[in-house]
Amino acid sequence: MISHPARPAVLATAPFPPFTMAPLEAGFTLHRLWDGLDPAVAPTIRGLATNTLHGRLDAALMDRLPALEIIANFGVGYDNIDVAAAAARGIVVTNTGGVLDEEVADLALALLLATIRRLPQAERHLRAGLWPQGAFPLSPTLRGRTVGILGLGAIGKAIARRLEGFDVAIAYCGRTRQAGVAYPWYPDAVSLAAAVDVLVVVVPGGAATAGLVDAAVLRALGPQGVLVNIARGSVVDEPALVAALQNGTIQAAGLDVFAHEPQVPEALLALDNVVLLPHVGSGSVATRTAMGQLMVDNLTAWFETGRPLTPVPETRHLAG
Ligand code: 8YV
Repeated sequence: MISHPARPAVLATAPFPPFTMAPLEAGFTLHRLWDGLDPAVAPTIRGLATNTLHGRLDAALMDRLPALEIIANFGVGYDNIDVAAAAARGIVVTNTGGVLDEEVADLALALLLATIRRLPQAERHLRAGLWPQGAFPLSPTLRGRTVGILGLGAIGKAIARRLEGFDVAIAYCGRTRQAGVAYPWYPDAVSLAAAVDVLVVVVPGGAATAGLVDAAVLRALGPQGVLVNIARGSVVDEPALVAALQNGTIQAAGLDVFAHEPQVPEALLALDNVVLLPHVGSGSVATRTAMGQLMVDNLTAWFETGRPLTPVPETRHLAG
């Protein structure tokens, strides 16, 4: 029988920023999956520190870690984790919801305005020395638009709060109409898209939402329509989006996420009616520091009290 060291053994699946590696190293006996998993170490691992964007945490890895109790995710989205497999093994899963919502909502508004007012294109015009030869062409406008929020969770609500200050109409789509929410509700993505001319995608990734924004949704959004995706690339049918942008089915798109990150299709790079960001929604020093701290705090709380701070709903019943 292998005895557990005084500090719980935690396996990090991918490198984290130094400000997160430091508390992981200080609080736990830290092992690094990218250095290889020593068969003698595997049975001692009680916690996993994992990153939304690096690799899939599947049943096969869980099976190699028989003492695993908790998977702590650095990120609010946990479509990288086979949560059903974790729950079936009695492994609690935590995420970092709450500490990044406002940051991501800020980014969504920035991307929306940058896309509609064509700010990166305007800056490229200036930097290329083209201004003396002529003013940058006039852009479309946010004025008079209705913005549809696909997924009115904590981040969707933070986006809606900001949009109220921009004096635009707001509508939303979710599984159910939410009590206490006055915005018009639509039961599916096509009917929401048909009712709005901006669609902001905020639903979680994973099998349930894969390809949700497809050719039919983009057709319903229409030729003045603008798509903003700050959720997951998997939610949008990327080839259908490229076609819709190429042939004017929709007007423009602002994308922070892609189907196969960090690869971005050449066809998107070639388009002028898109603004493309390298998945920076939560990417400020302050917010990434808070996310790392919450991941570490979840591990610590679990090992010390059996009550993690932010378990995901599917494993909440395991969380003390
Ligand atoms: C990433 C994210 O976790 O929280 C999420 O779901 O997509 C991001 O915040 C972050 O980029 C770290 O990889």
